[in-house]
Amino acid sequence: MRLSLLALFLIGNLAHASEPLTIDVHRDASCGCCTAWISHLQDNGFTVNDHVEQDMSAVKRRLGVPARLASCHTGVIDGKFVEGHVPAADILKLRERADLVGAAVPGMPVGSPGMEYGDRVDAYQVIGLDHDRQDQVLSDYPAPQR
Ligand SMILES: [Cu+2]
Repeated sequence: MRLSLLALFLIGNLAHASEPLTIDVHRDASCGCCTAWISHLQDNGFTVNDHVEQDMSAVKRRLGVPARLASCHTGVIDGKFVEGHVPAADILKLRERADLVGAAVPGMPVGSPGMEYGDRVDAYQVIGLDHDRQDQVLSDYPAPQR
């Protein structure tokens, strides 16, 4: 009896650990920083369904990404949008936030995941969008002190 309960517990834990984190990513064919961001997600345990698109502005309109939050690629997880170079940790945060319909790193700040170029690291924020279409700061990544 004791053994079988332990076995059930272990199986339950394994099932949870292997719970798939699947994200759809829409991008332009020639977007190098987009594929670098996809690698960042894969390194952090995400399964990525990669979609090469002809018209990214149409994709962003369809997914409800406001123009002020726009970047290069657009991901979708649990029906929420993930716009631009959002760190994997913030995608996990977004999944826990029932008040948010999406998250974005507007523009393409140097030093964000997939935008690593040399030593330069810009300050940036991850912005969540709530049901009233208002911005909420999800994370703040200050520039490193030199
Ligand atoms: Cu980019």
